[in-house]
Amino acid sequence: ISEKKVTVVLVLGGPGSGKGTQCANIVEHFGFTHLSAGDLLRAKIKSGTMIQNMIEEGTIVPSEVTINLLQRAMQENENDKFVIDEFPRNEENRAALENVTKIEPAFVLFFNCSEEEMENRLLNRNQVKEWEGGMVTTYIRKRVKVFIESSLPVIEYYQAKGKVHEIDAGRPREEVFETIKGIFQAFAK
Ligand code: UP5
Ligand code: MG
Repeated sequence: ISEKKVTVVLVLGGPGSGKGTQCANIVEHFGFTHLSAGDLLRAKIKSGTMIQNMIEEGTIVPSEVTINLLQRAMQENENDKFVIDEFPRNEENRAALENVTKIEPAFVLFFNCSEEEMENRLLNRNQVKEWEGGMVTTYIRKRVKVFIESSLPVIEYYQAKGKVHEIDAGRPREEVFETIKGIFQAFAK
């Protein structure tokens, strides 16, 4: 693999905390390329495959799959600044990122948002009909549970390294982006 020097910012937070929304703003204002691990995985899905089953279950796809997709996307893109959304999701992902790609993130944004707010946003986004509400809520709660159990330890790991900017993601979109702007502007200096 050709060694390309890249600047990587990780965006972590629960489902519905607004990661995708704010990554679009970061691309527009700071010239980063957005890589969404979830979108890369979904693009890779052939029906009935392991990846599809895992996403439908809300469980975490093995690292080598996601790492391969991310690595290829970074090599194929001429940009050298990437904001990676929704990865690493567990300690296994995190160790693979470090050991396989040797990428050390410049910093990490942690979108802190209450479970209640995340749930409301996702129910809203999906225009859930009343009859399917129970099913969708169960799926959302499962993803939140996986986030708390698997992804919070990753955030704590980066916190111990002093890399995390914790953001109150429960506020309106514009306010959240004002905070993010300040962080990127300080980094660019
Ligand atoms: N919205 C956004 N910001 C708002 C605000 N400030 N105020 C009010 N509303 C706001 O936003 C969600 C909704 O809220 C939208 O309608 C938005 O308009 C509104 P969004 O920006 O989409 O939130 P995001 O945090 O990106 O939520 P997402 O649903 O993408 O959460 P996930 O992180 O769970 O989804 P992802 O696609 O990453 O994962 C799906 C599955 O893929 C996982 O469960 C897992 O099975 C698999 N996966 C892996 O296995 N490995 C990976 O590395 C990645 C994914
Ligand atoms: Mg997303």
